[in-house]
Amino acid sequence: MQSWSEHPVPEIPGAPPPLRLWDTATRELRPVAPGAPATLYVCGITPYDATHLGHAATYVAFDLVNRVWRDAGHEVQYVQNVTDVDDPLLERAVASGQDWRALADAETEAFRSDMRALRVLPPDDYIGAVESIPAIVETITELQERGAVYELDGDLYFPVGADPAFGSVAGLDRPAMTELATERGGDPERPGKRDPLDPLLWQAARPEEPSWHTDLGDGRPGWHVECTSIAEEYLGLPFDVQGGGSDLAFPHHEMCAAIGRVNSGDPLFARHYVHAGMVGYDGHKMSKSRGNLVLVRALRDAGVDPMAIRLALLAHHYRSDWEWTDADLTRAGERLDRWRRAVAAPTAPSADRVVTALREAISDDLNTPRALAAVDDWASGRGSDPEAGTQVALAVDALLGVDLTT
Ligand code: 5CA
Ligand code: ZN
Repeated sequence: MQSWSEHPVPEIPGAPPPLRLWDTATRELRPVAPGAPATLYVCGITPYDATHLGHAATYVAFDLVNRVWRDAGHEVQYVQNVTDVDDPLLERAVASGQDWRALADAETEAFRSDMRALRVLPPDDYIGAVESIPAIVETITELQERGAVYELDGDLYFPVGADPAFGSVAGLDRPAMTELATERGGDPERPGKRDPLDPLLWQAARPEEPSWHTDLGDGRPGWHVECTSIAEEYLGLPFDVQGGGSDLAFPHHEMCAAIGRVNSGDPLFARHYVHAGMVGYDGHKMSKSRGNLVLVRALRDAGVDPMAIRLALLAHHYRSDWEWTDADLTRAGERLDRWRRAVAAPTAPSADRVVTALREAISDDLNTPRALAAVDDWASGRGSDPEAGTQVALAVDALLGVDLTT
């Protein structure tokens, strides 16, 4: 699939401290010691509705990982998928009388446009589930050879019991896993499964639904194996960071990891599992299914500067759950104006301290509230350095992805 185009990232002198991120699996803040290249897999959208601020917050958070790695001189290999065939997409297409492919194409294109406007750096490989069907079939075939697939009425399942480390990503007990699996696309109630938590790898063709003719029979892939397979194909296993919102820790990232570990024989799938908090609105998690959305597109259409949207998102620490309010946007717009005035002033306080503070804050588990406070502090000071405005603008662009030049 085509990715979106990149706003060039300025190179700034110096380097950040090593990045430390909270790892969901080990429940600790620890350094990511990325390989060469540094490898990042961020779960992409299921394209049946427009980008809301919850999605945007999650992709902006992982954009900072990309930026701080680049600032440290790492070559970054960033992969993102698009779940362009799955139950919620097919259900929405039927409900709205659209062709599922046309719906997925339109929403993926809208997502690209929003990501570019928000200056989220594009993935190097942007990969749809549909175009990955041969790779997914290969993964499932390899799992079959390892005895880690069973059939139930033509559908293929992965036995979670095949992975001794199953459960180690989210660290939940059985009742919690069962509840979340039910809520998030699993089928623990289905009779005949070896373990109620076993995830579907391949769903046999059903009437009125898209299916592909493959060596596994006619059908379509399950959700989790899609990301395992794309990560394995484009990054290789293990890779450095798997990212997504906290609603993906279980079952999605748990299942991706279990399938990946059994398939590769490596006890590691990702070295770090990193999860962004949930953005809420009107008292609930913002979600397409609930419909309590603030869309990036709607704000852009209303004339809101995308850099104000980005700053509003960055004002919250990525791991916290928070609720969007109009005041977030007002404050962000005011901050953007203040910063723009400060970088355009003839002289300002020297840039060294604020650039160091920015780098330290972001490298410390993406502490953007602290990074923003450091720039606020600089912008409210007086100084006689004629170069500082340009230097700070470049650093804010490179590290926070906020363009202060307009
Ligand atoms: N296609 C799958 C991942 S493989 C999927 O979860 N798609 S999604 O469109 O439902 O979500 C895309 C990303 O946005 C996921 O990382 C999800 O965790 C994140 N996300 C969804 N809602 C919110 C929210 N309210 N706040 C923060 N992040 C969210
Ligand atoms: Zn995924």
